Amino acid sequence: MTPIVATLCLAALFPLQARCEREKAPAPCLPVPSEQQIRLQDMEMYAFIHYSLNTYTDQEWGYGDEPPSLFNPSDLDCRQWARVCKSAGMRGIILTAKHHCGFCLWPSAYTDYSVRNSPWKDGQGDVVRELADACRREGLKFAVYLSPWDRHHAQYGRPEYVTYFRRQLQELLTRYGPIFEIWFDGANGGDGWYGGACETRSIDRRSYYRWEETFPLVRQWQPDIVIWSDAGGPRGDLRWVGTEAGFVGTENWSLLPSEGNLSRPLLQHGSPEGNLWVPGEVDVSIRPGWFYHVREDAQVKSVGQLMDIYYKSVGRNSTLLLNFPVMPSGRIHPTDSLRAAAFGKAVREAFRHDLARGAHATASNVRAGSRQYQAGNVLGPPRPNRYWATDDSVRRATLVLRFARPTEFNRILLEEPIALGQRIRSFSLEALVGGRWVALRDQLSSEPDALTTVGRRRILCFPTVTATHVRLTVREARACPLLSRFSVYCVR
Ligand code: FUL
Repeated sequence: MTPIVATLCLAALFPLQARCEREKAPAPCLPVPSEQQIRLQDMEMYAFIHYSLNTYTDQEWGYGDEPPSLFNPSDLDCRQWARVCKSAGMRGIILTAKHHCGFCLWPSAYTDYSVRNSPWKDGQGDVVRELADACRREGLKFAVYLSPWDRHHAQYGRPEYVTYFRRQLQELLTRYGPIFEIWFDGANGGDGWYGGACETRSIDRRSYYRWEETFPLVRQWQPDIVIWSDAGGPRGDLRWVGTEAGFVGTENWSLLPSEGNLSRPLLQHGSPEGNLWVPGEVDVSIRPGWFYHVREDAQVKSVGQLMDIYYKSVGRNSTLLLNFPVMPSGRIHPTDSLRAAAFGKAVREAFRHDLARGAHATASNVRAGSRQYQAGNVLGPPRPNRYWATDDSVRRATLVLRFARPTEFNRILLEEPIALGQRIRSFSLEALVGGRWVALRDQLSSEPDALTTVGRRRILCFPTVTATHVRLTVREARACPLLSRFSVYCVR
């Protein structure tokens, strides 16, 4: 190669190299979710089933002395539970394998206090097995709740009980196929039967269960699991949101600090300063109670109430864990079943027609001016690694959708590609109505002007407008903002 040719080649190469540098994918903004957490967040909604001896004693918390002979469903039908949950749009089911009373819905080898000593199927039954099988057949994932507190066990409060608890955990996590989540409830009321002692026992939540040893065992037995924990010890993979009323904060970070107490505001909102990825899970029952009570037959939540919960959980960067109690017969009540199907249908219909699909998208900044990160990436169904991105130095940017014709809408759905972290701190939305930009305020928020976080999914609800354009302004972000979805809907 002559020196002239070499120089020309270098000159041609250098700008290209510089461009490649600038087009590099945005760096993750830490912390980021694990693969397991991403899979869980993608499930969006899953069900809880509360079923135990409480179902037969009309209680919420059994004392631990209720006889197993009471457990005698005439018509137990796990397939019906799975169908009901599926019709509600749930992608999996978490079963109370053992609630605080200590009664086990599976024939544990380590206790007599289980279905083995109940008249149901002459003691040969296993509810955990039946539901795990039913879920598989209905294409749902399966998971378990194992109460750390046990009001039946004589050794509760002593080290021996922790060994017992781990053995039960091993049974549940190694015998029933893939388990997507384990729920370690933090409730610990103190008093109980405890093998006849009938006394109050208190434990140190942080040290008693030796969670730092138990969590690795859980992950060893079920590598794809996520751990929900409110039981003391290290942070789990998911957090309680501080209420069971069916909502999380409008500002909701999937981030928590690894140290310190979890106050209610921290549970509701997470923290942008958090060093761990711990998304919120909204747990709520379709009835006032978690277990079935005839007196609540007329208090099943309406579709309107369930939609409100959907917007305040899934629509605020959280998952929704919706509980269905099972009746003494062993089936879900027809009212709950009808409501479940109607709710599932309402969600599907609300988000069927994305009015943004035919729109044209432009942005104030596109990363390195590259097609790879263009504004139009937010349109249509999200695809892996497809998002709008700005240059690294940008923290404030606008993205405008122009509709082909004036369009009526009242919902906006936004998503960040969370594998790269949760980045947006504050944003606003406006619509061009009759040639004038008007602010879109979130009707379901107590602070309608403060649009803060987006995360896995944020849905804004506002009175219907007819507009030619809609504009998103990212006002503040933890790193250059990214957006993988901008959808627009009109819910009647
Ligand atoms: C609480 C428990 O005490 C309730 O009985 C129920 O299981 C709920 C999901 O969690 O902490």
